Amino acid sequence: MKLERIEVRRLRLPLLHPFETSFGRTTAKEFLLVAASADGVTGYGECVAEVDPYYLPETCDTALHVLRDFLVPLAFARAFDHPREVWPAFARVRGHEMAKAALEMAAWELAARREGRPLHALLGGRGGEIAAGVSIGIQPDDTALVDRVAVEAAAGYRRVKIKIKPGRDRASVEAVRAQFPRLPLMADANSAYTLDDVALFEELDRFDLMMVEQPLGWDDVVDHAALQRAIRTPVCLDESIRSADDARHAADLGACRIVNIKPGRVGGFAASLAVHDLCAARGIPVWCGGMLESGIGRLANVHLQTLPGFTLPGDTSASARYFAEDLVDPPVTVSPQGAIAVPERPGIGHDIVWPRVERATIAREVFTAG
Ligand code: OSB
Ligand code: MG
Repeated sequence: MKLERIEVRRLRLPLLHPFETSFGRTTAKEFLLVAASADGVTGYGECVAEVDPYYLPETCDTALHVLRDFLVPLAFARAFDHPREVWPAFARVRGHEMAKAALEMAAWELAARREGRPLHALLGGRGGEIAAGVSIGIQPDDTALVDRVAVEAAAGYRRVKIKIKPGRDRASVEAVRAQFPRLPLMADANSAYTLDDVALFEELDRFDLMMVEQPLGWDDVVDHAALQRAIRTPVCLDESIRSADDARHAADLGACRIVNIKPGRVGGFAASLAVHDLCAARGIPVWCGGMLESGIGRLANVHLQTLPGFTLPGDTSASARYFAEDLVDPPVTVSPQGAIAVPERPGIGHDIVWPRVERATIAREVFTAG
């Protein structure tokens, strides 16, 4: 496969409901969409970088810069026999995993379409369905939170994640647990705490959480190891794991017992497979996180989590929770049993609705080889 044309669009989709985490509140999903073409076939990759560098350092602007000035030229410079060769071709560029992932995932999606196979087949996964979990943002108060959890539990989601931050933690977990004593429940702090807060996490041990996600520094594994030694609840790492080496370091140190894999955060599908395999070899269960993706990135996540190491429900939930109109048809839906059907058509397996993509596009750059 010799890439001939790469298009990078910047899109903006209003969110039906604001999404709030410990690092901020967002009312619209703004992101880059990469389209990579060869021999008349085009594949798509959604970039998870946000407008602000508050989750991780990359932004839409840094991703566009790194794509335009470094990654696109590297991708045009050679032919690829298999999309797994794209990740190593980017090795000279340090960091910028989200920018790399957007183009790398477009190359995988293109290869799947060329072969007429669903993405999961190329990744080594399986068809069928995946178990859906849901991530609930910080709500105005704990009554609203409990109401929200009730809605999602009734919709069938197999586990519920709530966001916590200082001042909105212990009481929120306690309120949800009181109403839902047996619900598979977890809390995500997005790096809002330090080792000075160990006592809080010791108290959370009482609530039988499946895990506490990324409580400490975004680039730390050492402090997380100290915290994991102090509490019974498994620590899950999200922000801290940006490569298979990060996962190995975390495993060696005992910094976590569970890993959240977001393909956009680790550099794409090849890196996700490496993290998945490393964790499987070390007995660490993984699940697939989310970044409020449009249907394009959402479906990429669906295919990835058909790999055998994804033994826990992830954060992939229904399109209708986020957008009035998703970019794909049909939208991603969740059954009353909390399952998402794995598409069997080529590539991501749902149609992209171009008039909606055009309406959401706020900028566009086209690059051609040679
Ligand atoms: O930490 O998992 C996270 C959204 C944006 C940034 C970081 C995170 C999240 C979520 C939402 O938890 C997951 C989703 O619904 O896509
Ligand atoms: Mg997280």
